Amino acid sequence: MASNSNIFSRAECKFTAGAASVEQIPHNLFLPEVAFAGRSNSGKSSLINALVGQKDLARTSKFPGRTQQINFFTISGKLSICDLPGYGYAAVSKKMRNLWDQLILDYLSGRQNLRRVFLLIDARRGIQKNDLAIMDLLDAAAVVYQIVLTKVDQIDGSSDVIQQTEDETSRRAAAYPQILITSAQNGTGIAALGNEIVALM
Ligand SMILES: Nc1nc2c(ncn2[C@@H]2O[C@H](COP(=O)(O)OP(=O)(O)OP(=O)(O)O)[C@@H](O)[C@H]2O)c(=O)[nH]1
Ligand SMILES: [Mg+2]
Repeated sequence: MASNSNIFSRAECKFTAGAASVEQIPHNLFLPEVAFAGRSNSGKSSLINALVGQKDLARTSKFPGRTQQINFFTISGKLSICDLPGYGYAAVSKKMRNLWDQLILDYLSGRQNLRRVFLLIDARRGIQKNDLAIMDLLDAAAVVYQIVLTKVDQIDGSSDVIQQTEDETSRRAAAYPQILITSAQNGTGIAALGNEIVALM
């Protein structure tokens, strides 16, 4: 198994493709792939940046809905990382929302090299209705996913979000039993996330 620091070293992370429609999704199915999914603003791009130790590999924004296409990154020529557009951003039109949903569905169905979806949940909010909808979809499609709580620097000891998230996950067919607790801001859980990914390669 390759060491974590090798795989995620700075010089070896590249943006490879952006897909705004199903035709643009690259067919580089020879590399193992992991995808980051979650509500808009849940911290997907920030977590990818923290993982690779780069500030701006994946773009982040204060404004939800910034990542409007599927972005693909290649790590050391050995791993493909997919940053999915966030769902649940209320201010976009219904037509736009349906387009995004369809794009994500198209991506998830029949992606043979997809090893795991990391489903990000903002720890300040916990699992919301549209997260449950995505979990239903992943369970139905038998796509293995792992819940990642993000922004845990923002919660205090009295929060029961970890317990609540574990309870929901334990009921789910395709959910990986262990959840990951992370903060892109202070680095909590980033190494553990890296280890999970390396173990999938
Ligand atoms: N406090 C704190 N803020 C974070 C953390 N991770 C992300 N954020 C902030 O949350 C906001 C959204 O982060 P992004 O990484 O752009 O979220 P995203 O899920 O990629 O958003 P979309 O691309 O719109 O779907 C930004 O203002 C980040 O700075 C974290 O670990 N702690
Ligand atoms: Mg993003």
